[in-house]
Amino acid sequence: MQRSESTGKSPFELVTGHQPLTPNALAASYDGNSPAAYKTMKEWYEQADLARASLDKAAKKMKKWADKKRRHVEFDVGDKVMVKLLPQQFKTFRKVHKGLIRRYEGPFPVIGRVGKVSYRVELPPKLKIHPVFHMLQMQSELVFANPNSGDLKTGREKLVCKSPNLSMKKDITDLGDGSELVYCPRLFTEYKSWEYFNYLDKNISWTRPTIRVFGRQCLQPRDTCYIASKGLKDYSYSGYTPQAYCWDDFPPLKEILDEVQKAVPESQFNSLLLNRYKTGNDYASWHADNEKVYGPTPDIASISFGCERDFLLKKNGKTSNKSQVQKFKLMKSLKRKRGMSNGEVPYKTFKLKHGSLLMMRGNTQRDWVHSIPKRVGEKAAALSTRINLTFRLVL
Ligand SMILES: O=C(O)CCC(=O)C(=O)O
Ligand SMILES: [Mn+2]
Repeated sequence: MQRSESTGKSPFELVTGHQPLTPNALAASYDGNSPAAYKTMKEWYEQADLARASLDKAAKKMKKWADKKRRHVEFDVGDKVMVKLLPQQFKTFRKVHKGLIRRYEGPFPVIGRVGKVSYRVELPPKLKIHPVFHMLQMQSELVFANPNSGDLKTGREKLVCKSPNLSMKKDITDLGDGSELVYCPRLFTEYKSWEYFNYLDKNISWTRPTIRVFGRQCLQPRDTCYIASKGLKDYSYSGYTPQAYCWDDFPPLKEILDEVQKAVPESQFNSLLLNRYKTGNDYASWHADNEKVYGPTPDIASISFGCERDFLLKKNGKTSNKSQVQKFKLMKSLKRKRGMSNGEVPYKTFKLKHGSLLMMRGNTQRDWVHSIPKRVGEKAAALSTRINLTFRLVL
């Protein structure tokens, strides 16, 4: 008989002290002399085993799917949260038609933790209900305000990441010939990333400058802002010299820079170019960050917040000074790795996640070009904003 997970016993066993003698239990101990009876019992026994194995498999499958949406969430005292109210609770708060009842109400500050999974919330006095909520009934104010992120399907938040840099996942991609990419999908927690996104979106002095592309003046297809440490040479690209703001003008940028430095202590940065892609129609065309001020092998750290966009890289096709034999070997191994036919250009695509860090290193700016393409289709074009920060070192 099936045993309960909490008691480790079946109801029958709890009452009688032993498991019932069922036909399949007899099979193991059957010592009569009828082969047919033995065979029948053995078959029962095997059927039960098979059923147990199938149940185990189904339970594992269910857990796998449930875990996909499961996240560890925590709130701190002082965090503002939205809470889910029952319709009758909502009615005591606001007199509205039942069709207009909101799914979440708030934001209300968290005033304490109750056990492992519940929080006490400071509710307005006219809301006469018990102020303790299970975390499944809560959502952070920030996540609630930014429901468009692909990352936020479960809608809850504050991923616990006490020391992000120790547990940080890093994917290293060797592009060959001294070019390298390092990708950390989660440098910042989802919560912190939305805090930064909201701050940057509202406070940065964004401009959309006119730049020169192939001899023509055109509006840059994204907003931008430039930050530089004092005393650096002017920086220009595509005939445009941006005004340099100070780090102190936007203090959270220093915090972000500190986290980037902790994640990649071997690199140094003294300037930052910010980009804001307001919709999927904004883009960055193919280019390399190979301006002379950065030297021949710049390390560039790129942080993304908000809407997820594609980041593409392709070989720039220029000849470098290595021997033809080396180049032939490199192309051959690249083609083998990517299953490409002759004449195709090596390509790399990354989905730059909310709160991620992408490092471009070594010869990447010499041998490769990168871009953020437009999102195609009406819906894609209407996608929400992405903010990108590229930290650089002006020599
Ligand atoms: O938005 C991005 O991820 C890339 C921006 C970029 O390439 C640049 O600012 O040079
Ligand atoms: Mn670039």
